[in-house]
Amino acid sequence: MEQTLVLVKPDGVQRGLTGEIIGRLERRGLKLVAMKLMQVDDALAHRHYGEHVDRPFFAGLVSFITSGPVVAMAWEANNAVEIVRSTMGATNPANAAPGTIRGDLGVDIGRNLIHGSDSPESAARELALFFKPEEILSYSRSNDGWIVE
Ligand code: IDP
Ligand code: MG
Repeated sequence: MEQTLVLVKPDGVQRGLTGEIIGRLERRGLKLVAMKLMQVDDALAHRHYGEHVDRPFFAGLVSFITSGPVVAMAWEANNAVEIVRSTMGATNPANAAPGTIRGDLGVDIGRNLIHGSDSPESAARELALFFKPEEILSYSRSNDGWIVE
């Protein structure tokens, strides 16, 4: 089963939108398999966002993601990466469709509330940065048969 890393970024935690964001992912039918409130330090920020190191917004991105607690989670489903990305909406909330997290709750690309891995390969790399293997749980839900055929 596919798993993906989700972060409620510091703006989401500060604005009291953690529950709203988790609720949307739960209602979609994804299964929560790991979660922790944590402070991202500089080293983790650089590893997590390493692909963007040469971009002009990199310094601001690192300072933002380390500016306060994040809620790190692993979510599981068939096609979890794609399902989370579509629930998040476009990177820039100004272009994100209504009904998406970024399209309903944000206005600025530098304060876009949520991170979700962009491929199964990124998800595996990022999950290993945030969680030990034993922190990602395996369990079944009694209503799984009403969510997946
Ligand atoms: P994603 O979060 O939708 O996957 P990425 O392109 O991976 O988007 O960029 C990572 C994060 O960097 C974005 O979520 C956003 O917070 C920030 N970011 C991306 N592009 C810009 C920009 O042009 N200006 C400021 N921040 C940006
Ligand atoms: Mg990305």
